[in-house]
Amino acid sequence: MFEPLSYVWQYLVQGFGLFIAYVFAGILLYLLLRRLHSWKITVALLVMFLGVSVFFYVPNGLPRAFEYPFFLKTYGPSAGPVLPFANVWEFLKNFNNFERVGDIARNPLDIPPPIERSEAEVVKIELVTKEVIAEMAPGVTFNYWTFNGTVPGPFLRVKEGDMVELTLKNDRTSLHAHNIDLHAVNGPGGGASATNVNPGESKTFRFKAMNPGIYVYHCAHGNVPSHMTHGLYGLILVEPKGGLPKVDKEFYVMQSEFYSAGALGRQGLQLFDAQAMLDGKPQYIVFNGRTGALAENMNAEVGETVRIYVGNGGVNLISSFHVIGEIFDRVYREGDLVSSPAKSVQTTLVPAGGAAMVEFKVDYPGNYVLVDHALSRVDRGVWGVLHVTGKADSTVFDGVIESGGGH
Ligand SMILES: [Cu+2]
Repeated sequence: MFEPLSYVWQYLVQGFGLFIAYVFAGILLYLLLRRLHSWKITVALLVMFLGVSVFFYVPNGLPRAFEYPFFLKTYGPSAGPVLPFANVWEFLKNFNNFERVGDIARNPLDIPPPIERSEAEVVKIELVTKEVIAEMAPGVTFNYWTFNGTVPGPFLRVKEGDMVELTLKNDRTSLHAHNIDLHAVNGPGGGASATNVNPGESKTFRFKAMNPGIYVYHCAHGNVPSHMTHGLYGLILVEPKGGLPKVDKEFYVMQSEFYSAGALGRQGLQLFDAQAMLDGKPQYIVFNGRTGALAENMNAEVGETVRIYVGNGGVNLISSFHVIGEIFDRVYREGDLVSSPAKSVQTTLVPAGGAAMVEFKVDYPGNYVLVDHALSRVDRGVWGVLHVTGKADSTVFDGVIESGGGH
């Protein structure tokens, strides 16, 4: 019961608290003035109060509807990102139908193996959009919208030349319609216009994977950034015809932003804040859906070659992806798997709605921290750890390792 309460509290108090307080202040002022003063003075003072009110509301204009945020007007091609009270009511009515997901994070090891075949094939993929409740941080819950119940969605892997037959199903517990736009597609909307699915519906379309690369896919329905900042994105790898160079370890990492009305760390179910999204001020910036998602599950041995597929769901920030204590031997910039990779790179940019593929050999045991090197973001959650075990080679690194200091 605590969760819906915190949600309604945020909706009413943060959305309309000031407005409600203002109205009541006006009534109180009127009552007080009537007792203490004549009609003339009451009217004069009320006009002054009204003048101050007008001054306060002039920059915002008048609210148009009972919605959150109260004053947000937008000019996008589709419906705005605001939360009308009707939607909040619908959400609360259906609250108990949403699946509660124990761990929203997609495991970074959850990647299909390299494709061995050389012939192109028809590859059938089914994805399910599902709206769920899960924890962003201990005690902080979000209404996530997902592909297959995790953030990011599944890592899809096909080969250049394959015909991909993609079926998108929208779970019947969803409250919103969804679709899928894959950046690996050459065709209208990247598939979005062929996959609009209402709750309970399912649609299929085909596309030829013509360009090798590592691509973002995401929902592009309605107010697209709202759908994306609820968790609807993932990566699809189109392997080049000759395959990718062999590596020892592959990891799937995706950065993204979450916009809550509650401040960073505020407990309870969080209300989506469209104003913060338009301002580009996320409360949470994370790898793989929640804070701490990559703290324990990335391991490698000294001497192994590590490949990380790094995606960025955005919707506002560009990631300055960096691994503390490592140098990327190769960076396939912006997910380009056709050109030769850049070499010996410290930090690489991953644009919103883009991806990169980085590779490096791990030379020395220890903890290597993955960050967005716009480092204040680390405190909002965007970090992970690659744990490297094995023999220490003093010709590579020699020193007494203390805890802390970049870890
Ligand atoms: Cu959607």
